[in-house]
Amino acid sequence: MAKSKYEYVRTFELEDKCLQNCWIVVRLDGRSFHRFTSAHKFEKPNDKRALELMNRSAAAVMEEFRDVSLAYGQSDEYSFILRKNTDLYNRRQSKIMSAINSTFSASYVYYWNTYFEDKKLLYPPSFDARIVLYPSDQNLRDYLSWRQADTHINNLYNTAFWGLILTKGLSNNEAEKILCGTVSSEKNEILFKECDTNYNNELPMYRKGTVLVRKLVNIPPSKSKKHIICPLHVDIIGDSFWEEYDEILSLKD
Ligand code: DGT
Ligand code: MG
Ligand code: MG
Ligand code: MG
Ligand code: MG
Repeated sequence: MAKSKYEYVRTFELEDKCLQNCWIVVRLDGRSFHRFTSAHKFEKPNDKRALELMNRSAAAVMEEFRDVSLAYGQSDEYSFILRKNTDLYNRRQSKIMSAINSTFSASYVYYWNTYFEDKKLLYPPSFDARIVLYPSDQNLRDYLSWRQADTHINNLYNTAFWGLILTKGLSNNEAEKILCGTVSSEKNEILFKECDTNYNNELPMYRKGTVLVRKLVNIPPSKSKKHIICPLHVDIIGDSFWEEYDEILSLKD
């Protein structure tokens, strides 16, 4: 068939293939979730239902995209790790990023009522997305360590901040003043002495975030095996997680 005279517009499209042999990380982050979480009156500092909704939406991404081998989430963000040899969309960056973002965002709305039975969704939430390529396994592990360290720093601060306000009745300014310039051990101590809270007893999901991995499990009567997506709330900075799930960094399926 003859080409139309309009065909040439295709040549304006730019090549955006992700470099071979690199880990592809897609990170999504809720747009203006400061506003979204207050409009929907999320519990402070952590709303369990909201985090579970994020986890469910991320699992939906993993159900749809088999090459996502691991995902890590905290607060209003989720990172998806694609196998370094993935061929998804011929490694086209804009395709991968937009498909993952829309699957996640649509799932967040689709599953809203499952987690917030009594709360109406007041307006459509949206997420921004970026892709980062990491050439070495160490870079990838450092990326995930960076996100999990961020979870720890923010959650310890927020738990102490809201502890002082909600249990001690301090104002936002007073709480901020007390915490200003404190190191982790001091925040732990303030929580323990002032708020009767042992930080180590806070939910692991709040302290560690959520790692989604694929696990091969037995299906009892049939003796067959099946991959399921499992949420874990464990340390991913040290070596033990990577030793237990050594298939994530290896290139085999
Ligand atoms: P952005 O990402 O630049 O569009 O702006 P924000 O407002 O989304 O800022 P970000 O992503 O740095 O911070 C996340 C916001 O979401 C922050 O205001 C705290 C809030 N948030 C996240 N998870 C929870 C939760 O479980 N409960 C409550 N109350 N707030 C949460
Ligand atoms: Mg942001
Ligand atoms: Mg955000
Ligand atoms: Mg965020
Ligand atoms: Mg199409």
